[in-house]
Amino acid sequence: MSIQWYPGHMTRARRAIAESMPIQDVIIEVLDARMPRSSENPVVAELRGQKPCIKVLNKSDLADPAVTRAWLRHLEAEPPAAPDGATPGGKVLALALSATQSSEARTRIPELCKRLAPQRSGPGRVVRAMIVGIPNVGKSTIINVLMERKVAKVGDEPAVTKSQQLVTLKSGIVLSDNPGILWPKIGDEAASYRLAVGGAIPDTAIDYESVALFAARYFLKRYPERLVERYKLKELPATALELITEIGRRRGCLRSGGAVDLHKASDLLVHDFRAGRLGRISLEAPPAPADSA
Ligand SMILES: Nc1nc2c(ncn2[C@@H]2O[C@H](COP(=O)(O)OP(=O)(O)OP(=O)(O)O)[C@@H](O)[C@H]2O)c(=O)[nH]1
Ligand SMILES: [Mg+2]
Repeated sequence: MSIQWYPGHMTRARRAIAESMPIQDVIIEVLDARMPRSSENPVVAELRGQKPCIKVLNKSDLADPAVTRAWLRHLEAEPPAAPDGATPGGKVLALALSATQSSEARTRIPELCKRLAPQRSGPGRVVRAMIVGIPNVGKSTIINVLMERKVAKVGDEPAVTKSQQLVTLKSGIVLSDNPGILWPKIGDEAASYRLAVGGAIPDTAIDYESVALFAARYFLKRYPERLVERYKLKELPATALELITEIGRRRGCLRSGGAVDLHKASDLLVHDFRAGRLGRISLEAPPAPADSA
């Protein structure tokens, strides 16, 4: 599935991020805890170069807790590598958050910024940090938690923030919120499906039914008991298409004449996942330690 969505404001946002990069002390890359690798933007790695980075796994309330713990260990242990493979990247600290459920960001983010930029903390000094990431991961929500009030617009769709915004925290950190950015060619097919399932790409820009089939196939393999419970299935369907058809039948997603409306049933499955109604699910796990050695 190729993604045909790269709106103009993303080109501008990428330029703005590149321009303000030299003055930053710390980069806060917000990832989707349900898919930390697929939501890692190679453009961010490229622009960040040697800068230290906090990888925030946000929406962890929706992700499988054991898998999130494994990701935190994996991301911090990963040897720093720059995209060109030659120069090492800066230090990485990883943190799991749920910006809508807890205010933990308020203490943890300033603490980690200061740990990563000790030379910049102290009386009369500020740490400059920049929040970046793909669309719809919760960057602006985190800014609002940090500021203890609504300063940035948030919304449950990608591309809510359209330009850079600066805020100053009481803790002496100057922070910029940025529009979510994707990269022009998402080469990894499975990653682009995960991004679509998670809501980083507008529903209008994706082949919705094939996205739902991808999700259904994965849930059947990894979380079959959740499907049985949520949709009161008597037995587990053998294929993704059969699962979506059965969901449609059970939930009354029917066309006139009685055939199942696959688009409606697909919509239902994807939205149940996004809202956490299937329970806490991760769409990818880190490689086993032996694989990553
Ligand atoms: N369940 C859950 N939802 C979250 C969390 N953080 C943010 N959200 C929701 O995710 C949606 C997107 O949040 P935003 O803060 O607008 O995301 P953003 O990264 O700034 O998005 P863009 O500006 O479009 O790039 C909103 O509906 C938030 O309420 C979280 O930790 N858990
Ligand atoms: Mg935003």
